[in-house]
Amino acid sequence: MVNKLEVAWTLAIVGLLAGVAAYSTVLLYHIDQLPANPTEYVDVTGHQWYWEFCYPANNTCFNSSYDASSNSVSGGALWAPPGSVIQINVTSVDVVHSFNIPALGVRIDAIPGRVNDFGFSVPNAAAGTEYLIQCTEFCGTFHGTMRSFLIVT
Ligand SMILES: [Cu+2]
Repeated sequence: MVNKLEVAWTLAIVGLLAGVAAYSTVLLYHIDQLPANPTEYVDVTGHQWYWEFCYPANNTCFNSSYDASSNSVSGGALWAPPGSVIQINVTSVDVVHSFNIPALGVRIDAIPGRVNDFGFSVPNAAAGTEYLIQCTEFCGTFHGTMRSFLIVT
C-alpha cells in the first residue's frame, strides 16, 4: 500500500527536478545568444601555436606571440575597452584549438572551416589589466604556450 507521504515526496522531487531542467534550458539558450549591439567585433584565429586577432573595424590583424619566461605577449593581444561588449568570431587554420579566458568564463572551440561566434562582457577594470587567454584543446607540441592576454585599454 502506498503511503500518502511517499506520493508527496516523490511529487515534490519531480517538481524540483522539472524546475531545475526548465531553468537550465532557458539559461543554455541565453548563453548561446549573441549580443545585440557589441562594442567591437574581433576575428580570432587559432594557429599552431599562437592566436591571431583581427579587428575588422580597423582592418588590422596581429599575431600574438607568447613568451613563457616573462609571461608576456608581443606582436598583439585582444584589446578591449573596460565595460565593453565583445563579439568574437573564432576559427582555426590548422587543427582544433579552444579559445579560453578562464577568469571571464569564456570558452569556445576554434575549428578549421567553421566560425564559432561568442559574445561576452569585459569587466570594468583599470586600463592595463590583463586576463589570461589559454588554448584548452591539446593541439600539438607547444599547446602549453599557446597563450595570450585580453588587455583592458
Ligand atoms: Cu591550440
